[in-house]
Amino acid sequence: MMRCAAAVGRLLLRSGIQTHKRTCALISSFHGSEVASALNLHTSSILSQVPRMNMAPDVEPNGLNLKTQIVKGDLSSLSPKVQRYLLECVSVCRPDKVYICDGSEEENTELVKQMVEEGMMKKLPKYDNCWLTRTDPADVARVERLTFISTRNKKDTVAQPKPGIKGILGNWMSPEEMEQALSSRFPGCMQGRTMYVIPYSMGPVGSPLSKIGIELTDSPYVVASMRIMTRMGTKILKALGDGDFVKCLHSVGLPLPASRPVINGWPCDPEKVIIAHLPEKNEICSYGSGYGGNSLLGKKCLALRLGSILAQREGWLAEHMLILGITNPEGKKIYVTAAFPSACGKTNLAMLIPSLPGYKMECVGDDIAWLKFDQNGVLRAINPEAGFFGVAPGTSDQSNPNAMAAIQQNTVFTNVAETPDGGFWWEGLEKDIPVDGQELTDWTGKPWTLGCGRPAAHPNSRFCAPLEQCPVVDPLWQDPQGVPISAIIFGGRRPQGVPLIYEAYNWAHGVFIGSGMRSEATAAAEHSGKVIMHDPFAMRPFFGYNFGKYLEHWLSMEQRPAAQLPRIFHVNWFRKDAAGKFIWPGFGENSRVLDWIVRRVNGEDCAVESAAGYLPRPGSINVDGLGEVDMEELFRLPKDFWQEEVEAIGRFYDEQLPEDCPAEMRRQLDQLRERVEKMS
Ligand code: TSX
Ligand code: MN
Repeated sequence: MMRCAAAVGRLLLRSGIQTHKRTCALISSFHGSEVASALNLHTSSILSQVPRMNMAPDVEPNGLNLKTQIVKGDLSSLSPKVQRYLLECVSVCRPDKVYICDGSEEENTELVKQMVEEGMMKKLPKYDNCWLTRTDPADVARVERLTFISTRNKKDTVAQPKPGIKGILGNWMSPEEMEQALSSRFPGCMQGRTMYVIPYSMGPVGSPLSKIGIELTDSPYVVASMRIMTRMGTKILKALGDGDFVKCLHSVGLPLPASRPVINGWPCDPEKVIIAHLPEKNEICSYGSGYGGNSLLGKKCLALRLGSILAQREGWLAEHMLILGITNPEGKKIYVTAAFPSACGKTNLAMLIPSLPGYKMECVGDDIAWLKFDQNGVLRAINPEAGFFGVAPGTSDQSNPNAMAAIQQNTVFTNVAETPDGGFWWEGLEKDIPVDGQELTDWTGKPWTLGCGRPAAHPNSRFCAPLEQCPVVDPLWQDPQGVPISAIIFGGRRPQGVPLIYEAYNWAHGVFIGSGMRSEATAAAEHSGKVIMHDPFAMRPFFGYNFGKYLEHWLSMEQRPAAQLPRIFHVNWFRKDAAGKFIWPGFGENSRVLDWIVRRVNGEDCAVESAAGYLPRPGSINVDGLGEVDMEELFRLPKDFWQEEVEAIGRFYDEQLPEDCPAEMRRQLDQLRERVEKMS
């Protein structure tokens, strides 16, 4: 039984609290179906039967579990396994109420109404069903340093860095330390609150590529957001049957009555945040933060971190990639995926409006791709998500008209500013929504005017909108088989030396290019200043296991019988000239780069060899109607730059993967070095 118990269940045993011990002993004595039948008898109170059966009267003064009421839904709708997980978490977190979400519109309306009454959400009356949340200013982003993966063997999770060097590819914690960390946070953390039960699917319901999670959370904001970002509700329980699911527990970490002041109606515990992944238990525990990346556990936690582990185990890929359909003027359609570090405009590319006549781009996803070879050796991708959780600032009718159209209704905004007429506003909207001379309310709730010297919206403020509201949503975006992938694009924000596009010589070279990805640092992460940071595969904050093993897994795709490997490309929209100006106009003009990719996929001989990889043959990028662009400068490969790039990648391997770097990656680096040395 110990093996089956959730981590939170086990931590009860160590909590040293008498009443907890008894509850846990009791839980442990049940098998799933017995729990179900015992509880089905009295669905209005989870533990009303249980303590009476087994607990001495002296336990009564605690009493908290006894009062837990199911205020919505029916325990009997949950499988024995889900019931057992719920029971374990209830007995640890001790919520006053349990609310089993059905995912309906009425339910959402009820929760939103409640959030408005409690002051954690307000309507944006300018639009239909749009809402604004302001967080505690101490809870505005993912917290990488507090994100841990706990496994028995450290090397399963992180590569051992060189002595004296700090590993940047993930944080490991021992199971013992983790148990300590969780047991000093979760017991009693939901007192006075409601625990919401969120059954959700990452991927189309019933797709062989999909995974089901159950998130238990005390945040109605999480419920409303998960309803947009995932497939959520009763239908998921039907699809689950009595199957296994990823256990996801989330608490904002402020039991009631609150022991600290609540800021902006946004409860949290920034001092004690932890985002814990327990792959050996198929479990995620997140405490102290309500912010999306920390609290919507299906996204980064399940779909990327645990997902990448499942993918390695099961022979597929869980990647931080957009999925884009491209139809050329002849009507031939391909799909590509693309991985970019933050601040490269990934969401903008995912909804690109092509400037090239006759082209059509359609969006399958803007953030995560799950990729698996089918029986015919075709690599197929699904988007595990059902919505966009996009960075708001910079999104405008100039950068992304499709995103702007997608967020005009049924959208939850977080930490954006509000205009006097009840609309959203952020930096980048100056042209679309002029606010000169008006008094706005900034993301903290304070009066704000243009030019006052503070940002109106938080730089990491977000919109959360249903994917199907995107005007260019792909007709196959929900196809359970996934879409066939012809090319994989890597990219980075590289002001110097890296050409607009180049193509890998082969699969292993492409994996090498992914491993060496670097980009100018971002606002969302906890790093500041303009440094070029390593972000291999755009997965640096999201690897679920040892990056050396991840590279081996990517390399192994070549060994799969009959696998039709996609071509691999690297793009850089952000090269600057000597005067510091962007050389390439970017945005819709990137369709010219995608056109070259499509033609390469179709076998066109329009490439020449270079030290970096295949470059477009001069003149082979369609520049009709483009205007003045220094194409020569855009593709120039400065020898000294590439010598330094080789050194930087070598240093990265030496420092971060001294023992775990696959020999093939070292071989690829040597080959690049040789090609660079031959340059004139
Ligand atoms: O998203 C961007 N893309 C990809 C679009 C599909 N951005 C915004 C990045 C921040 C998230 C870009 N910024 C791109 C780009 O291709 N290129 C640039 C750099 C750039 C910015 C402005 C201009 C040109 C290049 N030109 C003018 O402002 C007139
Ligand atoms: Mn992302």
